[in-house]
Amino acid sequence: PRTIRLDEYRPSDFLIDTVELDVRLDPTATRVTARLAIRPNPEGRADAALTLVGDGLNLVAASIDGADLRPDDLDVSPDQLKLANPPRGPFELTITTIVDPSANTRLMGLYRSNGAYCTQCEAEGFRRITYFLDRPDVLAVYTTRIEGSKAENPVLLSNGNLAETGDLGDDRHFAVWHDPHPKPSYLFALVAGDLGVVEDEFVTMSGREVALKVFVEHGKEDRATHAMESIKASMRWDEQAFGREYDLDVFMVVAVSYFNMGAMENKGLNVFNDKYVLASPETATDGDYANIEAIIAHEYFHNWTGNRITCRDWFQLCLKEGLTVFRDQEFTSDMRSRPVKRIQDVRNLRSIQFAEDAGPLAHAVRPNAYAEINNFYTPTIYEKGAEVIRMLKTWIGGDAFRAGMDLYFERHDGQACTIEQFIACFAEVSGRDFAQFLRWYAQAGTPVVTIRTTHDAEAKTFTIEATQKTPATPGQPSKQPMVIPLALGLVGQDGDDLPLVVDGAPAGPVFALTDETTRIVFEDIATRPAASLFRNFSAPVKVVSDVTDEELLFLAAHDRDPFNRWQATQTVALRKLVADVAAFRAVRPISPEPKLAEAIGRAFDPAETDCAYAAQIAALPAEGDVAREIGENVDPDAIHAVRSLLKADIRDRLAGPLAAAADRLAETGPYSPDAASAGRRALKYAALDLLSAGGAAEGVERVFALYKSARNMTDKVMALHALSIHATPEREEALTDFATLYSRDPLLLDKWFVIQASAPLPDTLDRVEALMAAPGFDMRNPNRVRSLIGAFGSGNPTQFNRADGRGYAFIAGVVAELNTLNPQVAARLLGAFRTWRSLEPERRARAETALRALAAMPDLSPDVADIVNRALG
Ligand code: DPP
Ligand code: ZN
Repeated sequence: PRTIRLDEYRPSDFLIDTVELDVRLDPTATRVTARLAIRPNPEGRADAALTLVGDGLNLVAASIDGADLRPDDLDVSPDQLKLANPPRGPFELTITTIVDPSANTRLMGLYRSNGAYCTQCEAEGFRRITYFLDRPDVLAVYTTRIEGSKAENPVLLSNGNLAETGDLGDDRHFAVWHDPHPKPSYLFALVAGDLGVVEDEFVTMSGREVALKVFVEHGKEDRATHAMESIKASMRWDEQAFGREYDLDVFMVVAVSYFNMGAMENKGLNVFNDKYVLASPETATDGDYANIEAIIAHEYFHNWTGNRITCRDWFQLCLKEGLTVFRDQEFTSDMRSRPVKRIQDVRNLRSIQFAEDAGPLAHAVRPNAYAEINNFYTPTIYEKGAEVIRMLKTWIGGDAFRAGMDLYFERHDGQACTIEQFIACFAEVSGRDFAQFLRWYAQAGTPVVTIRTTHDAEAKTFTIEATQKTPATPGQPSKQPMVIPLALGLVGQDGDDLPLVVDGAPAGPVFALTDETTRIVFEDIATRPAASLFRNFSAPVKVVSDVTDEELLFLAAHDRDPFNRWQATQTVALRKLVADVAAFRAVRPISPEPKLAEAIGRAFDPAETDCAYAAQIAALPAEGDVAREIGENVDPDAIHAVRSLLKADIRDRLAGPLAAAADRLAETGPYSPDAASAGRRALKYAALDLLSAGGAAEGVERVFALYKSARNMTDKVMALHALSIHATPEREEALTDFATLYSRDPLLLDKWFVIQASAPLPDTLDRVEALMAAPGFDMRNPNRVRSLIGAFGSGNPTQFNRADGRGYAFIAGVVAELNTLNPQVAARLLGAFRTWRSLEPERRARAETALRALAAMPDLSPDVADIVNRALG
């Protein structure tokens, strides 16, 4: 496939002002007639041909201004429709195509999900419905008429407001939807089927009434109330936090069970993976409740950041995604605990984005070339994209940030924009020069900031010397210094922050590191303070500092920044795990670390009231964090062994407080998914996880008792997960029991799959292979594939990286099978290989063999070929 480049962007030669779609539903032959009001773009080339793109389309008829086009007027293939010499003024082009939704296993364009019709058009799915200028800078007003069987599709939905409905007799009916807001084709949606609905209403800040509807499969209506509450909370929050009001008479969410991603922000008609809509205490965990709230918010917030203001081209994807992730993170912080949300986001960023940035798939937040855009819906675009917005806010301050956002909404409403246009708003309101800041969008890789601290007792100065270096990434051998906001505090011996004085004047607490090396000399510092660096994770960088373990443990107890209290404990643990892995591999003894246990023990102190926060303190860095810190010649088995030993050591030192905490936190009243209750449960699992470290009998017994007595799905799943890590009879009994109780519910079957696929046990791969043949597994359903196979590839470091290479061959084999069935999901699974180059030589060789076998396969989809080529590149 051809590589698309940012610097080759050209405005479209034609524009489409209105689209009138007439869709006659049929399971295998849906007829789509598109009437397009087209005119030459004054910014395009004068004598250009008109080329509409398609993807596997079947043309039935075409006409211009009512006159049929004959085959030789046209150059048509399944992938394009070209008019060499179109009219040079406005004209109407009418195109009829026939598509087969039942055969659409790629789940792009129009397809069927459990009998319902639905669409997915981002990024390039609209071209699988009709020939079009399928690019985000062509904005049109859509009117959509849907006609179908009344019995099969009582519900007919599209974007905008409902304009008309009618009965045609003979089991046929229709609905017409009109969306007054011009939009790009990727935001088009259509849903039809026999669905249940939950309804509510929202009154906007200017007093307009908006009907709210959540559509789910019949019988699941009672699982849609949390999603509905989340919609209302999101609408209210966007008004209060950003002054953004909703702009149609109706806002709809539809839950479907076959879906490639999490959800899709189609104008007025968000389509969701049902995993992110359906929740009840009997079927959903605390994590599900939190995810639903966050994803409902994310898609809703796109209405302004993505829909009203969209992207000029797909290189600008982070313009809507990074910004909208930032907005949903802020929403969750306001709804729940801000420090806990920050810690969770940073854990997630490090585990997925830092990993991507350190491997062969590293790319910039705004890439300058792509072969397949579907492969750029990545943690770098989303999560690092959000960090860049957060830094921008930290750098210019909250008031200037809000003023810049207001200006952006006012100036660019209704447009398709670039990152430069967005940044210009902040430059204007803050008066700052953003030229260097823009490097965050262009340079891939995680900057490493090395900090050296020196205290001069005589001069009473404390000097911080920060050196930044961004490692080479594919296609980018050398990097320029970035603007890195360093938020810091100097903590004195009494635990209070010392005043920050630089050059005789108060300074900070945010300092911008703009050069390769920056020195900051703090004055009036009589004794050496503990430096609390990058408070609240003020920049997405890797920090290497000479702050000692002793100082970190002091900060863990005293820092007033809750993020850095957590970070201090993590850093000490990470340093220890890295040292222990080296000792373990050299067959040297591992040194004990009582102080770390003491810091973690604070989490289980009965006086600690923020349980969700305490649970974060209690959780050690993940195996992937240790692998990344080691960086090369990684042995996942050694990491797993050492981390388990550390957990057992901590358990031995804290056995009493852990048992007391597990008892104290036992569930008493009815289940409530609120953040405080969820936090108590999280802390209870942290205690149980440590108590059962190494498969210790007493701990396993406790967990098994919790499994049996659980009265909500969170307790059940967390207990099952804790049991699943160790090969015990209780594990098998609980797994069998769970399957008996729940395997008929697909979303609960998924939980059972994930738990078994992530178990760090030698027979896991055999089980995963067996489960693929078991009832309920369906290679065509992305949720099933992600739960069983995705969890094994990306959530099981020891078994995916089996020394015999079987894990690599297995994932490559599934990718080969999915290559034609659903290339997008296939390419996602391959993400498991993103760190293969950092492995020890034997595993690395086996991973490479698996990738090369895949690369040699004939007929690789562009999606899979792109990832394989870059992974090997
Ligand atoms: N639906 C995906 C998201 O919201 C892509 N836009 O991030
Ligand atoms: Zn999004």
